[in-house]
Amino acid sequence: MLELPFFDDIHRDLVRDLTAWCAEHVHGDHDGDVDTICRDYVRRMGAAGWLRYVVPSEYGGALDALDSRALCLIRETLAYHDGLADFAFAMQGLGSGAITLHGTPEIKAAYLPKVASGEWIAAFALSEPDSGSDAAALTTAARLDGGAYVLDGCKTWISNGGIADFYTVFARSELDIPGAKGISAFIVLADAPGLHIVERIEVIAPHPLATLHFEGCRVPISQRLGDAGMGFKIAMQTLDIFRASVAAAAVGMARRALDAAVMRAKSRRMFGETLADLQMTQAALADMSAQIDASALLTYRAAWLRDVARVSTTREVAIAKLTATENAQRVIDAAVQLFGGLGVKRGEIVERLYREIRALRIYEGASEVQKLIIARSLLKG
Ligand code: COS
Repeated sequence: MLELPFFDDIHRDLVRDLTAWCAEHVHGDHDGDVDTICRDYVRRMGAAGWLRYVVPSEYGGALDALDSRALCLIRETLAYHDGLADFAFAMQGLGSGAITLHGTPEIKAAYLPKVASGEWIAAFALSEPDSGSDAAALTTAARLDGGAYVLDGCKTWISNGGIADFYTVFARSELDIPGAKGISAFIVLADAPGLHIVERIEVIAPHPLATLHFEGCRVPISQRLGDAGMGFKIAMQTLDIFRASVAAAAVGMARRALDAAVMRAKSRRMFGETLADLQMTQAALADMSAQIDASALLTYRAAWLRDVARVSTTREVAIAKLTATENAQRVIDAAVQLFGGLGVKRGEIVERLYREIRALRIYEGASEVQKLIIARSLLKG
């Protein structure tokens, strides 16, 4: 954690306590399947109180409202220790964020306390096989039929797919309105008839990930979030909060790689001295450190602007996510290089980080999408 004026005492205490908890409870060297590991993390983080930061205090949360700095600091700390712990925490927030922002009091009371306690696992279902970056092109249909919407279509790349208890699903309710304005957001229980997990997806840093099919899946109107047609904005507002926390996770992974590289450089002997004595090594370490601090400053600027200045942060969040994830990839790659052959050996910390960081440049809006958002805000202004 950088000592910055962006933080209050609650943030400093949070990092101190979470760091101590991680030292005891979070280790990256897992045996076993990712479903069990992630379920276990959600349960333990719920019991320890960390998931209370993803919901407001009225519904079992720790703070009055979602606090972007707290979310970012928690993700930075968890990602430093283990990408799967970070994943399990982040998805509780992303999967329930739209409920916090737009749920009725009844929906909030039904879902958020269970998210905060770790009793229920949440997921966010926006992407489809033919609409990833172009989210407004989604085609999953939500036809109104009596007191319910009937969902038909396919969602893919859904994190927590297969282990979630409920999904925040974005579907086209206004079938005659193309693009962003025809979309609505729904809460769908995992055991709803007509919702099927049709494929589990394996990726280079494994986590629960699946393709979902909706076939005549009935969802009561009361499970819609916000007004009909508001779904795209709800998705973007949720992503504005959680993309900043992706940047924070990247900072945590990069910090871990730098710490590992420094230790390695000081202990590895070559050419009659240590790796750290070579100026080429020193230059690499200096670049890594500068990139991490730049990323952290941009991340916590975005978080502070949302929490304290209470201004729109779409552009600042995009700058933070773009910079922090791209920088972290470079930092971790440099750490692998400093480790030499060991850097690509299965089980080494930098090898794991190298696999873990890659998806962050893609999910929740690829780097190219972040550039689009930044450029649009410049040109609009
Ligand atoms: N907050 C609130 N509203 C927003 C918003 C935001 N951050 N971003 C866009 N909107 C609104 C716009 O104001 C517009 O509404 P009006 O027509 O009423 O003004 C509407 O949403 C459509 O916006 P826009 O025209 O910018 O939409 P585009 O289809 O051009 O797409 C991008 C915008 C590319 C930024 C969007 O599709 C995106 O973020 N794609 C990546 C999706 C993603 O992250 N997927 C990963 C899923 S989770 S792993």
